[in-house]
Amino acid sequence: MSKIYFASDFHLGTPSYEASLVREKKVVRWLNEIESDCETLFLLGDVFDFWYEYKTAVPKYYTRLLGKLAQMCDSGIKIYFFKGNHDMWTFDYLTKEIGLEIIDEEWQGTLQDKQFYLHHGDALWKGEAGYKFIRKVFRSRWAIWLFHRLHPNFGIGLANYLSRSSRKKNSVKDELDIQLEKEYQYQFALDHNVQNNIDFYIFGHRHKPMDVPIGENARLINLGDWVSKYTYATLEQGNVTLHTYDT
Ligand SMILES: [Mn+2]
Repeated sequence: MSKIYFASDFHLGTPSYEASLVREKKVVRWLNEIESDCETLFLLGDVFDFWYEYKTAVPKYYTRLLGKLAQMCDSGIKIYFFKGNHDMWTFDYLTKEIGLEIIDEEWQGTLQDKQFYLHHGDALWKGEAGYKFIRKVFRSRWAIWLFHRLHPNFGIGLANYLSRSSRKKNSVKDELDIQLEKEYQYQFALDHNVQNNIDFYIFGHRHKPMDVPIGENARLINLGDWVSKYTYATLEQGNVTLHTYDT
């Protein structure tokens, strides 16, 4: 019986080259183990702590993961790669070179007869207006045009720096033990579920593994991260479960 896998927030590239390499190898070990029964893999954003691609240049990192994903795509596994707030500047390289499909915002659809709403999990809630604006600027055509004018040594360095400063801000937020009722993702799902018939909301971004009910029939799953938690979810026979990879 084939399964569908979900994971997010590997944040490869941080906190140092050496530490990231250890995690990257762990991710690849996990992928080696799951590929025999993996039908579809959803990577829900922030796979890379920073990413920027030029017309002719990409960051010279992440070779093992990129190779593994390419090999999985070649063997017929469908891979979806969501843009996170750390790796939103992915254009056509990963699609062309690896064969995965890039998702800009949400992915909504039916899997094993259940209704899914998938998103990185940032900028969902109306309370995030300031962040939504900055996000729009960063994703805009002119920001990308401007960035393309920078020399890769500078541009990729800057992307790296921006990721680090954004993470610092977020990690302060992450440390706060926010009550479930105040979680944006929870508020969003509650709201969204009034009008929509969704069985599973799956998000990343918060680095906080969650599996909580939304109304009568839906559930919200947060995938946690691979910075310190090594958590992922599977969909099997119509049910989603969270797991920890501790090998
Ligand atoms: Mn994120």
